[in-house]
Amino acid sequence: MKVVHRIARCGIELILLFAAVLVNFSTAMSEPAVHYQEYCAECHGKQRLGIKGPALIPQTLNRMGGPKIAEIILNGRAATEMPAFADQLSPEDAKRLAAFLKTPLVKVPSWEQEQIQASRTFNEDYKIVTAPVWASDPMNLTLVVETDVHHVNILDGDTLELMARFAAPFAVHGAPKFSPDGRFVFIMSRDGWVQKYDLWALQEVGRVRGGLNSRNIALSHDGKWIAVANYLPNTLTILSADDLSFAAIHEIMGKDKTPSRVSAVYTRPPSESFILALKDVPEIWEVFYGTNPPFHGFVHDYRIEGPPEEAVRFPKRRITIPDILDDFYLDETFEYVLGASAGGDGGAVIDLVIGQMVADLDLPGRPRLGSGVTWTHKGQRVIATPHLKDRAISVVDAKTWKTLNRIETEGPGFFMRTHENSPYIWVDVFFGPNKDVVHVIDKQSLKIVRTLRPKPGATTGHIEFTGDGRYALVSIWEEDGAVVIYDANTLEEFKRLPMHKPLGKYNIGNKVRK
Ligand code: DHE
Repeated sequence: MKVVHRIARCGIELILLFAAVLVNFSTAMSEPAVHYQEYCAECHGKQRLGIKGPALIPQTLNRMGGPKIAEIILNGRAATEMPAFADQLSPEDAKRLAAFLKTPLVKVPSWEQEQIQASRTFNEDYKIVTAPVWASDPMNLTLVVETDVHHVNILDGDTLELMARFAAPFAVHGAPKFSPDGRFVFIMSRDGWVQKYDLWALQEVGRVRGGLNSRNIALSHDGKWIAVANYLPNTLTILSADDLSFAAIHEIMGKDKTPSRVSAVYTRPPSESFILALKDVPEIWEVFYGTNPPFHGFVHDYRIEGPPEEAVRFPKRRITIPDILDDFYLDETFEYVLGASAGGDGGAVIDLVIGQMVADLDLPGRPRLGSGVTWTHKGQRVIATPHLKDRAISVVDAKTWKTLNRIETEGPGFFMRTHENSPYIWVDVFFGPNKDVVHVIDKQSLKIVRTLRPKPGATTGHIEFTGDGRYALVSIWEEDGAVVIYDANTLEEFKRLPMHKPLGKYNIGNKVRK
């Protein structure tokens, strides 16, 4: 009887197992997943992590502007290799496929030494030159990123004319980093690719994938190491700037082992280190790349973790802070981090020498400290920041950390810039009905002296100066956009260069001197 009972139970279990397999099978092979493998995987990868097309994961797609994803699936994407699938997929199929692409990956694959090293590709036609193949001032070129078409324009700093143009990886984000001699530029994409381009030869050298979804990169002050701040996986990758080879990887997790993304990484030259803020735990890390990291008294809370060879070569220091920082500004002395609280209101000043928070910042309305600028106001250094959720610029005393002034603007801004030779700071109004506005503010009176509207109704933002500070370049971030060049003293338009969605602009001299 017992045996019969056991056989019956086994039978039921088998049926249940079979049913479970069927359910799993149908989930795994849901219609959009099948469509994905059939039509997308060849270019975007079986795991949606990108091959020659970009990664199709929420972390990338959520930041992608322009047309809706279903529309792109059906009609293709202009100026890219993305074809139209309207003949294969119905609008309903495309909608379901778009929804599938926005679901997070069930498992984030590892992206470590082996994969990073294997991702390196080099331009076989690259020829080393001994001097620039052009005649202008090598430290005065300006790079302009055209976001939607994934190209970079090189402007001759002397003539302010377009000199060359090259293809960048998909969805470039953050400021490119220049080698100290201005010869090489390193450009990062949100998919974690780091491109090395030789500006003297006007040729790409190669590229490597340092992460699967990345925030930004930092280059060591001696131009030897690149740090890649990643969201996916939770790592900081260190690469050799010379041949883009893998050097080290730091797994990012808090003291209590909570894994974390990296908000951003910047270089701290005096201590030969990278400073990074963690996005999911209240900690700042300092990763030393120099050969003589400061293992002495005042650096407390110092621990060496990770694989031994990496801990010795790139040891890290943790600073525990009261609040998670979303975005930060490393001051010009490289001693203080001014961080915006992840909650959106206020912030904190962290003294990197003593390794602790020393002041609160009274900055409501999501300060965008990563865009901060500094100058001397009435004999005192000040730092100003726009706010992502406030129609104002805040000016903070760089000694007392008190907010000295709030300058009302026509809307929340994203980018601001000044130059040591300019009496003004420039800030955009990137959001809201006045997104076409750029304010010019006098550094001493802290008053808006001019409100520019280079193309009424068009999103206008990001400002850069020429190396000598004589001209200010402003982007009209539209398909039929332009870089509008102003005389930085008279504030009159000098000329405009038509471009396709130009945004970030980077003058080599300004960036290397910074
Ligand atoms: Fe950026 C720089 C973070 C959204 C265009 N952005 C940076 C940097 C960080 C950052 C940490 C500094 C990089 C450096 O200097 O190495 N950006 C963030 C965000 O957290 C945020 C708000 C949301 C997100 O999920 O990424 C964000 N950024 C955007 C955009 O939506 C923008 C406008 C369009 C885009 O390309 O995604 C954008 N970010 C830029 C640009 C810079 C930048 C052009 C370089 C500014 C500079 O002058 O240095």
